[in-house]
Amino acid sequence: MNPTKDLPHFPPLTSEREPTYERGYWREELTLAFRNRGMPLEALRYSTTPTGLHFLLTHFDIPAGDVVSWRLEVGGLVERPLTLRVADLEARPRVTRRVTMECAGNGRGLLHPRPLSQPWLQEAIGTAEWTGTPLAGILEEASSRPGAIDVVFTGADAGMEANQVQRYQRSMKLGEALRDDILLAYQMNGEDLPPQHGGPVRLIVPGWYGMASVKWLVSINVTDRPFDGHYMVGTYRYSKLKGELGEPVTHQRVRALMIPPGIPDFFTRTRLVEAGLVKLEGRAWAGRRGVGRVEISTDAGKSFADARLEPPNDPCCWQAWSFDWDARPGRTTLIVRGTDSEGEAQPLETFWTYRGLGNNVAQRVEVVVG
Ligand SMILES: Nc1nc2c(c(=O)[nH]1)N[C@H]1C(S)=C(S)[C@@H](COP(=O)(O)O)O[C@H]1N2
Ligand SMILES: [Mo]
Repeated sequence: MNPTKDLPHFPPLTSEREPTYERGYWREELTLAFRNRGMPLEALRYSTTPTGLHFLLTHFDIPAGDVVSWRLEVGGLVERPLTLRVADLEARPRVTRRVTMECAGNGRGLLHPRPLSQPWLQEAIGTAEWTGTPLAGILEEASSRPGAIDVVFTGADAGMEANQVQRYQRSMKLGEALRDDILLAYQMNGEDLPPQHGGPVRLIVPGWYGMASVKWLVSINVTDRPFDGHYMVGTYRYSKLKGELGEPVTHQRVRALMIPPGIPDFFTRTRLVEAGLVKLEGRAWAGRRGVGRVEISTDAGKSFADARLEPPNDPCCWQAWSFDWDARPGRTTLIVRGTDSEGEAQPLETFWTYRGLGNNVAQRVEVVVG
């Protein structure tokens, strides 16, 4: 089975993207930003993000597909290749998990120089209840043959990237793919998985950055060598230079975000807050590690104090935090910074990589207290 064999051949259209030192955003970045919208940060108030407010990231076009004709092929180095319909998945053990998903490119738009891609600031997040069947059950039924080490997941969408027409494909080590928390999901927030979020069927990999959760899943291929497709080696790497391979991007890094307090100035989004006691609230997450601590600065980083942190409701799901602030008239910058359960804290300066991945710099919110 070769899910890329039907792809057309085209000469390269654009040269490799280079980081830019320019301050202004490019028209191409705006085009991507309209297609791939973020979660408005006031939606941090919902413990489960309403489907229409969850962030979206789609590299190419949303492919056509319907529940009735959809087929998922499971093959490669297995004893029993499978062809599964959505109804076959629905007939299997059913699990619902609340999972916080975040794009690995979240924070890219804050970098200098700025890698040219989807220019997220800090809103590439969302938490949904995903319902599906555990991937492990399917892999066990197909039964990998000796020598199997990697599992390649292919989406139905295709387009040109890195000067080549390709499908969106990601792989996981067989041992990782057998974890019992990974789902083949066919529902989001209790309804059929909508087209933009990967319907009819997608992968959900809790605790990993979003790129691992392949949407519009049409094939699962077990192999005896590490898969080296573009989305494994050409990007989703913490490389500092073009051409440097870098460490793979895998698990989510810790991040805390605040519901912007008060009301906004329309254009600058500076917050207008009345003096007195202000309850600052938000959510924090750190993938499988969980959050150890959330700290707030109300004086632009001169001092920090601990926020109250709620325990997690589900593994790999954000945790609520709150902080009472005695707001005095004037202008200030609020900062929120999370630390994971192993002591790894969000940096106060941006984390730069060539592709703009994993920049979990602490959030800053400009506030005028009146
Ligand atoms: N087939 C396919 N799967 C995909 C993608 C894609 O472009 N094509 N984008 C990935 C990335 S980078 C992210 S962050 C998540 C976003 O999922 P969402 O749009 O449901 O929020 O999907 C992942 N799965
Ligand atoms: Mo992403």
